[in-house]
This record gives sequence, structure tokens and C-alpha cells, in this order.
Amino acid sequence: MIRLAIQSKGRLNEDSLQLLHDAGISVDDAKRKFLGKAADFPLEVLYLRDDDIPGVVADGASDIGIVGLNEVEETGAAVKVIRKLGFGNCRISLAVPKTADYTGPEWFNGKSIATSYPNILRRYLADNKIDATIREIKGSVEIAPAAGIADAIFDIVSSGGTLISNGLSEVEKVFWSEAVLIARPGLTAEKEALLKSILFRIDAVEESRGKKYILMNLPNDRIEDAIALLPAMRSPTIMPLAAEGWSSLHSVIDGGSLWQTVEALKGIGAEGILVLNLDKVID
Ligand code: PRT
Ligand code: ZN
Repeated sequence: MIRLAIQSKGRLNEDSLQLLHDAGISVDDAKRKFLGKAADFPLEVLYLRDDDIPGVVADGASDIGIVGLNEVEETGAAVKVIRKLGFGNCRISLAVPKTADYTGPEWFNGKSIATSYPNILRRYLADNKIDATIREIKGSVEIAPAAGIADAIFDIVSSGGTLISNGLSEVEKVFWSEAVLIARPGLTAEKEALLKSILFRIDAVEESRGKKYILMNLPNDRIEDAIALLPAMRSPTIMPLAAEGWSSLHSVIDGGSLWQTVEALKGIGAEGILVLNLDKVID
């Protein structure tokens, strides 16, 4: 049995549960529960506030966890970051009132900065030799300048909409974050093996993201041209059709280049092109 801590509610909860689901691990979305158990994998889920996850994993009360890298950095907990998970992307930035006469980081000398991330901010200020006062507040950091609590803020930004609607402008992007899978050092062999199995599944989900399965019919004399257009995982699958001189070709392509590839394939005489979503890619 391995124990995983995830956010009980909030921005990372849904994506964390979705990732487990895609990895074939079903846990109930028990918002009011503290501890749940997967039906089809030896895994327990501990539902926590995100701030508590790094510490609980470092202490060993949970073996692994899914949390924002910002929380790992802020708490300084002794955990290993095992995988970046590609969701919950954001940055922590310094922002000042848009009317401020901002000249560069030295502007912050002698100023006060409101934040929920005092440790990351303290490190940034020290690295840049800035002498500013840190005002730690837990929520609604973005209203601090208008409320006269601080001259500037250091807070999470994703779209930037919150800053704009509070009359602030983002002036220094300091720390980039996304959800990560963390583990405590020194797992038992049994737990290491379970973690390996979870990683294998997560990697397969990740690998399939944005990829498409494509199949088409082609005249046999254009197969070489088609292979050149299709960098498959190893090489495309080619099967003869009942119609003389024609084959069916199957491959996996990147979603990003889908339309260019389809145009090029039509250009060399491909017909009956089908594009399907991929569920998992297992190398
Ligand atoms: O209750 P609990 O303590 O578990 O949750 P929380 O309220 O502390 O955290 P939550 O759920 O808001 O965020 C969890 C994690 O999501 C954070 O630690 C980040 O790793 C990640 N994340 C990603 C974000 C955002 N994007 C985000 N936009 N966390 C917060 N925000 C907030 C930000 O604080 C600001 O108020 O959204 C606002 C800015 O958004 P934009 O899009 O207007 O720029
Ligand atoms: Zn929190």
C-alpha cells in the first residue's frame, strides 16, 4: 500500500483526480473525507490543504503527493520532486500599482511587499541585494496596495486578469511553477515498486497527450513518401488493401502538426484519412 496526498479542494484537486483516473486508478472524489482508498490499486489518498502536502510527505505521514512546485519551494520540505505533471501552471511575480514609476528591481528598496510566499521572496530580495519589508498575509494579497497595507505584492499570476482588475502591473517574474509529484526519500522496496508502477502509467498518459492516431489508404508507390512525412514511434504500420496496388498505413503523429501533415498526405495521394484520439501510449 502506498499513500498519496492530494489537494482536498481548490485548483489542483480536479486535475489530480483526473490524472489518477487516466492512470486507471479510481478514487472517490470525497471532498468531505480525509482518507480514501483506490478500488483497483493498492493506494490510499489523503485529502489535504495544499500548504500541508510537502510537510506531510517529508514527515512520512504520506509517501507521495501532488502539489504545486511553489509550495515545495516555499516550505523547503525535504522531499524529492519526481515528475512535473503539466497542470496548475503559474508564476509568482512582483507587481506594483500601475501608476508607480517603476524603474527596475531597485525600485523595491525601502518599500513593503505583501505576500503569502515570504521565503521565496526573501531569497529573491537577497539574491538581488534589495532591502524591502515583507508583509506576510494569507489571502487577498492583490488588494494590499489599494488597502494601504503594502506598496507592492508578490503573488501567483496565471492569466494576469487579477492584477489588471486590481490596477497592478506585473514587473518581475520570479518563480515558475506547475503541479509536481513528490516523494519522501527512503521509501521501502514495496512502496518504490508501487511508485514505479504509478510513474509508468503517468508517463503513458503524458506521452499520449496531444498525439493522434492517423490511418489512410495510399497507392503502393507513394508509401515511401508517406513514411518520410510521418515520424512514427518506430515506423508506420502498412497493410495491403483488397484493392490491387493499394495499402493502408497507420501511424501516430503530433496534434500540433496535424493539419500540415494531413495536407501533405493528401498532396501525395492519400485517401480516406482517419484521425483518432489516443488514450495511452506505452513505449
Ligand atoms: O485550500 P488550499 O490551501 O488547499 O488552497 P489554496 O487556496 O492555497 O490554493 P489554490 O487552490 O488557489 O491553488 C493551488 C495551487 O494552484 C497553487 O499553489 C499553485 O501551484 C496553483 N495555481 C495555478 C494557482 C493559480 N494557477 C492561480 N491563478 N494558484 C492560485 N492562483 C490565484 C492567484 O493567487 C491569484 O489570486 O489566482 C489569481 C490569479 O489568477 P489570474 O489568472 O487572474 O492571473
Ligand atoms: Zn493553500
